[in-house]
This record gives sequence, C-alpha cells and structure tokens, in this order.
Amino acid sequence: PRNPPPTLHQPELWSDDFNDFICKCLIKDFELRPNVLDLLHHVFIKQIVGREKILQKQLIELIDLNQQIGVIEKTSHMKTQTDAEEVDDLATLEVLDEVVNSELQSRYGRDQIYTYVGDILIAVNPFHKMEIYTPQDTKMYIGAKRTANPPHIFAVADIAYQSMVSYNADQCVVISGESGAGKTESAHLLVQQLTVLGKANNRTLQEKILLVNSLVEAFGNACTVINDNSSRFGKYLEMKFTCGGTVVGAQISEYLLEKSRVIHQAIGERNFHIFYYIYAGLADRKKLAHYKLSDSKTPKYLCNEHIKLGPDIVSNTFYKEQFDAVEQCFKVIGFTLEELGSVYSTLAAILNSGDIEFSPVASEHQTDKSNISNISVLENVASLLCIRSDELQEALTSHCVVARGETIVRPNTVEKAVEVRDAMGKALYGRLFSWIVNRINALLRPDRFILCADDKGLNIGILDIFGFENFKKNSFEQLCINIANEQIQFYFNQHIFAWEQDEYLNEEVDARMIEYEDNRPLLDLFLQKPMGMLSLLDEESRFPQATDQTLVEKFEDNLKTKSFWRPKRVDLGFGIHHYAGKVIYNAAGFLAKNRETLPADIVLLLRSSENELIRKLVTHPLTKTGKVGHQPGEPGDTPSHPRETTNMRTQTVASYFRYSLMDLLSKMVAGQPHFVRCIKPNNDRHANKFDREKVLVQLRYTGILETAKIRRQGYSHRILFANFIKRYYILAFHAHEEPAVTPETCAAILEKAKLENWAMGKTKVFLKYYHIEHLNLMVQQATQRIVLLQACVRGWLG
Ligand code: AOV
Ligand code: MG
Repeated sequence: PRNPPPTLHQPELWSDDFNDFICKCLIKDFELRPNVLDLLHHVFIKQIVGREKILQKQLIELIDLNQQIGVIEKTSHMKTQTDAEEVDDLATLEVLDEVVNSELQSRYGRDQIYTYVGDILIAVNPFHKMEIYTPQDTKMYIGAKRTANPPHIFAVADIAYQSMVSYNADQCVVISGESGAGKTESAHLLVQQLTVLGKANNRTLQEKILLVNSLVEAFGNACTVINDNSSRFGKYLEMKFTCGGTVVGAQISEYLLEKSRVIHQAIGERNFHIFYYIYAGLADRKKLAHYKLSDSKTPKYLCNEHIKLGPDIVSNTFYKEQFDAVEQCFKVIGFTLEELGSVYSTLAAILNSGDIEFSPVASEHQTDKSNISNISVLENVASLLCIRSDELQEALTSHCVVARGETIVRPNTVEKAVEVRDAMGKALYGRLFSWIVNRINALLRPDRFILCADDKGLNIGILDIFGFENFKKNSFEQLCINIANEQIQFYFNQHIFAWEQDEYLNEEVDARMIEYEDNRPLLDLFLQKPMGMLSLLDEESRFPQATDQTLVEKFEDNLKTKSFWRPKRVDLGFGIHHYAGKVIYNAAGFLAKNRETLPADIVLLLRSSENELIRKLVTHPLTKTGKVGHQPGEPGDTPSHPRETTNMRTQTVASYFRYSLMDLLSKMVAGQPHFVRCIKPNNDRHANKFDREKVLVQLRYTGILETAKIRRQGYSHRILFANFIKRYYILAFHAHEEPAVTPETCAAILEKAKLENWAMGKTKVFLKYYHIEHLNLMVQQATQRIVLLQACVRGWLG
C-alpha cells in the first residue's frame, strides 16, 4: 500500500517572484539567512501602523525558527526481524544471507521490485511492464521524505537532484548488475525523472534529452543470448543543470563499443539493432536499390542461423517502426537531412562491403595474390563511400611497405584481404558511432549564454555499462567487459567500505570494521604495469611472430595467482576468478583483436571521399576515447588526449581500453556517487520467478550483505564541523548567532534535532544516512516557513 504524498504549503507562494528569490537565496546560501530575516523585520515592521504590538509578536514568534522546528516526529529507523510489516530498508534488518534473500523474494512476489539497503537502491528485474512510472508517481517522488514512499528509482533521481542543488555539487549515479539485470532500463527512468525535476523550461530540450538514449542505443545495443537489448558499449550520460537546478543540456560519453559484432556474431546473437532497422526501413520506403541493397539477397553481416533471408528482415514491422523512430530521434535532436543521408550511406556501405568476395589468383609465381570475384559489389561499396572503385580494389588486395625509403606494393592473400575488408567495416562503424555521439553532444551542449558568469553549472552523471558476462565461449570482448565491471565493483567497495573505514581510524571513531571482498588483487592482475594481463597482451601484440598460443603461455608464465589458471583440455583456454564468478576465456583471436589495424591505404583512400561525413570519420583527429575531436576552443575541449596515428598500429585496443577506463573513473570520482544495484531474478527472463540460488549468488558477489551491515553499523556521512554548523546551525540557534566551530556546537544541533546514534570524530561529525535525510528535511521545512512567514506578513499588511 502506498502512503499519500506529503502535503507542502507551496503553490501560489512559490510562484511569486519575490518569494521565489528569497527562497532561492535561502536554499543556496545559508549565510544569507540573517540578512533576509533582518530585511523582513525592518521593512515590514516599519510599515505596520497601529497594530505593531500584536503583529510584532506574531512575527517574532514566526521568525524565531527554533520554536517552529523540532516538530518533526521522531521516527524509529531500526526495526527488528520480527516486525511483521514490510521492510523497505534492508539495513534495518538483522543481516543474514537468507533473511535478506527471503525479504527480497517476498517483496518481489508482491511486485515490490525496489528495496533500499541504507542509501543504496536494489532493483530486481520484474521482466514485465509495471504501472509504477506514471505521472502521479513522478509527482509523488519529488522532494518527498524518503520513508514517505515505497522505495523507487525516482527517489534516487530525487536524492541526486536535491543533493546537487543543496550542496552545489556534481553527482553521479552508478548502475551495476550482470547482463540483463535492468541497468539500461533504470538509466532511462532516471533520465526521465531528472528532466522533470530539472524543470526544463524548454519542451524541446526535454524531448531531445529523452531521445538521446534511444538513439545511441539503436546503434550500440544488440540482441545477445542473454538480453534482447544488450548494451554493447558503456555509456556515461551527464545531464547539465544551472546552479538553480534547471536542466540546460546533456553530454554523453561512450566507451568500448564492441565493434567486432559488425562483422561477426556468435551463435544466437545479432548485429547492432540499427542494421536491421535500416534494412527493413529502406525496403518499406522502396529505397533499398538507392542504397545498393536487395531484399532477395541478405547482406552477409546480417545472416546467421536465425536470419537466412532478407524477407525475414524486410517484412518485420517492428524493425520498420524502429527505423521511423530512429529517424525521428535524429531529426528532433537536430541532425540535418544531409547528415542523415550520409549516415544511411555509411551503414549501407558497411553492409555491402561484407559481401565483397575474394579469390586466390592462381599463377605460377604468385599464389598469395587475391582478386575480387564480384566487382559489382565492390563498385556499390565505392559509390556509397564516394571513392573510386579501382582504388578501393587496390587498397583491399594489396598493401604498401616502406623499405629503405622506397615504397613497395605487396599483394594481399585472400585471408589478408578479408581481414582488411572487415577492419574497414569495423572502423567505419566505430567511427560513425563516435561521430553520432559527438554530434549529439554539440547539439545538446548547454548554451554558454544560459549559464551566467559565476554559474559554471552542475551535472548529474548516469553510468550504464555492459554488465558482467559469462557465456559458453568467452573472448576478448568478454574480458574487457568483465574488467570494466571489476573496476566498477572496486569503485563501489572504495566508497562503501574502504574510505569509510579509513575515516573511522583517522578520526578515532569507534565503529565495527566490516569484512568485505576486496577485488584489488584482481584489478592488479589485469591492469598492473608491466606485468598485468593487458600489458602482457600488448607486449605480445608487438611481436609479429607471436600467436594466441604463445600469448596464453606468456600469461601462464607471468600471472602467478590463484585467480588465474589454465584449465586442462581447453586449447588456448584460461580461467579467471572474477568477483562475480569464474569465467573460462578462449584466447583464440586475442592478438588480432588487440592489434585491430586499419591499413594506412584504406585511411588515405577514405580521406579522398567526396562525402563530407566519410572524410570527417577518417580525417578528424580521434581522441583516445574514440571521439571525433571538435574545434579547439569549443567548450568541453580536452586537448590533452593523444591523437591516433594514421595506421593506428601504435595503439592497441587494450591500451585504448585502459585509457577509457581511467577517463571514465576520473569523470565519476568528480561527483558524489549514488548506487543502484540491479539484480536478475532468473535466467529465463520470466516474470514472477525468483530463483533464490541465483539471487543469493548476486547478493554475495555484489557485497550487498556487507553493505547492509555497514549501513546499519557504520556512518555513511562524515562532515567537517564547520560545514555541518554552517548548514544546520539554524536548527538550534538564532539566525543572527554565530556559534563556535566546536564539537559541542555540533552536538547541540544534533540533540536539538533529537537524533541519536551519531558519533563525534576529531574533525568531523559521523552520521548515518537517515540522519542526513532528517536534518535536510528539517532545514527544508524551516525554509518553507520563511516563505509562509512572508505570506502571512503580506496578508497582515493587506
Ligand atoms: P542490462 O542493461 O542490465 O543488460 P536491461 O536494462 O536491458 O538490462 O534489461 C533487460 C530487460 O529486462 C529489458 O529489456 C526489459 O524487458 C526488462 N526490464 C528491466 N528493467 C525493467 C523494469 N523496471 N520494468 C520492466 N521491465 C524491465 V546488458 O545491457 O545486457 O548488461 O549489456
Ligand atoms: Mg544495458
């Protein structure tokens, strides 16, 4: 059952300019408070003739906020296990695996998919549509006390938003969970709620921001055996606000798109969504021929055991609708029709290029030469890319080597030519994706004129990456995905356990230390230089003679830890014991995937294209994060990123991956984090099925049980005395007073607020997450009272 939303004395008062101004001053800067009170005192009282005595008395009573607050009922936050009622917050329970698991299960049975563990939200994937994201729900979670409503993803949006505005600080929401657990859906819901909270005064901007996710996901998501809409890239979406909290734009960063999917998909999997959408969409508009595609001959890159024939795709109405939707997204966000046409041509060129076939040239002397056997396809690709077909043929079937200052042309074997063709497809797609993301960023960058000089703006970042994966066969892509998840888990541990416990020691606060699974050794195993796995991989990639076999042997010789082993009977196999479980990888193709070279001949050829977009994709300096560089001097310019070289030989996928991971972390640590942990209740994607074993494993490896313990016993908020007093003194002192910065002052405030179970350190106050909610709510009520007060005064003045 739901509680009604709290009633606040707001409507007409807040719409008044003056009230609004004062209120903003109060919320933004508490030091202004005495001045505002003085103002009220003098201005209003002077105008009162005849009724001074009574009014003055009333006014003083109202102004003396000390008498006004403290009315917030004392709530008991600690429930025991025996409580028959529902437990919205697991940190209030005795923490035992089975108890937590049962609680989640029974909540899930009642369709209560959200549960708190202290300030962390657990979201169990419902696998069916829920009626809990309506406009009423949106309203209910705005500015409400957390315990007033059932746990919800909207409440996380609200806390992040309110914290951003009241602490004037950037925030970030980190969503984690294994593949198919519900991260991407959660990210959408957060953006949806934040656009409402951010009162986008411009409907179009709100609409644009909401469409960003759909657009990039059409290009970056695909159907896998685990998830029909699986994210094949990491996404960090930053919503930009003014200091007053109005949303003014958005920026998106993409990480590690799984480009290999363009040319090959594992059994039961598909290419990126957009390829099916465009194929069906263009067919529907009778435009296939224009893009050199045919519905009777399915492009190879789209064929797999499910889809053998083009008609399967072109008759799919869902794909057609999605194509229209994607096109609409492009248009609303602001892409030009010309740009759209170029995007379609590039996609069609990639699809066509997959069909270029090579055959060996059998001649006495040159058996290692290749020829293109279907010239018409080559011509189609060349025309879509606006380049010359003879030059494309040459770039595919031969390569230049520079020896002693002389350039020699060497033929490519069939195998090599196929490799070059595929490398071109992958590179074009990866760069197209980056270009789209960059273009979106340019279109949604906050206008410099919206943010005034002293307002640098604030942001809330939402991290949604690909979840932990463990397939029957795991390759280089899974390794990268799982390392990224390992890093996010480490970040979580640092925030929830390590830093908190360090502070107890430093501040000499007596708190029970919680044991948790530290995955640092694993991160070192992957990322350490020079002996970590990625460094070893890079080293091996530099040897032309190296093979995947020598690579695994190198791993085996150098990685001496229990977390790494070589399973018997699996050629090229190696195992890693990740925080989330054991995964067996197969190193076949690791070296090739890591080198990922796009030959200089292809780059130079594409640079000669008559299509501006194609030229841009290969000429603009690509930063290491894979983004097409924008003009120097533009806001958001980050000139420090090293540039890729023409043939990209110097930069391996592993080093780019390492760089991106660090780039992502540096963005995240800049903000105050909020965590959402998604749980997958079963592997069959069934609604109402709660596989206890499966959930328990996730609870264990995500450290949720330990989180519950530390939230119960620990102090998640540590605030310097001065900051604490500045923010909350009004709750215990008169507005004009300047209490001394001492632990005693802090204690006085906490006692006045009737809070218990806090601790005092040497320089900081140690608070539990619910204390902060309580204090903030009290301050908020005090602020509202001032508005009320003005209204009263105005009323009296007639
Ligand atoms: P993921 O992002 O965590 O996987 P998704 O967010 O794509 O997982 O969720 C997978 C599917 O679960 C969705 O397509 C929905 O059908 C369903 N689902 C998730 N959350 C909800 C919800 N709140 N309400 C209804 N259905 C939901 V991956 O990207 O594969 O790691 O790489
Ligand atoms: Mg996802």
